[in-house]
Amino acid sequence: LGHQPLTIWFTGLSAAGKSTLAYALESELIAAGRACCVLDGDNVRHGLNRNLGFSAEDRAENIRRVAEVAHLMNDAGLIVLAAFISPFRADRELAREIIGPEQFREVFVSTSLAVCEARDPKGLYCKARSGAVPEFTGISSPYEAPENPHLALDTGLLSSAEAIAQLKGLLGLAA
Ligand code: GGZ
Repeated sequence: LGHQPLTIWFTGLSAAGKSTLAYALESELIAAGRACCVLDGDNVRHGLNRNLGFSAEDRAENIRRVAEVAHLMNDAGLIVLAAFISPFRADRELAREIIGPEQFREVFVSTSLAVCEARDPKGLYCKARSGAVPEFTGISSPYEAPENPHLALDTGLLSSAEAIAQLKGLLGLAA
């Protein structure tokens, strides 16, 4: 594993379970005495990235800034759990380069569009179908699935405990 803490990069559709998994993993890491930090749309898009929307250009800048922050946090000794739709392969590739390929672990939260849309916790899929939310990922904006993720987790099929066990394995922690 080396000495430098990792960044676990969660990618997947809205409501796929990225942030839920990141916060559940954070709890386990804190219990194990590991310093870590969750970055997600809720804590980044309201502050650091409040000037960014959901055009392809703004998503690219969102991901670039998050990757720079993750890199700084890794350097400061924290495990980073980054949960962003990050729908474009090129943006995730840039994140990997900024963070460093040795530190970067890509986790595809592969929950199907049907399951995400059925969950619709914020009503955004419904609004996107009606046209009220433009450029919504999976509906009116593309999602490019990872071709070679370190891990793929479908929260429509896996229990939370099973998913967390796999993530701990990725971090080299005993389940
Ligand atoms: C996708 C959108 C959009 C559009 C608002 N497309 O499920 P949520 O609500 O809480 O998480 C989604 C969040 C996505 O922000 P990210 O920073 O992860 O996106 S990206 O990586 O693509 O830059 C969703 C909400 O913002 N949201 N409008 N048009 N998601």
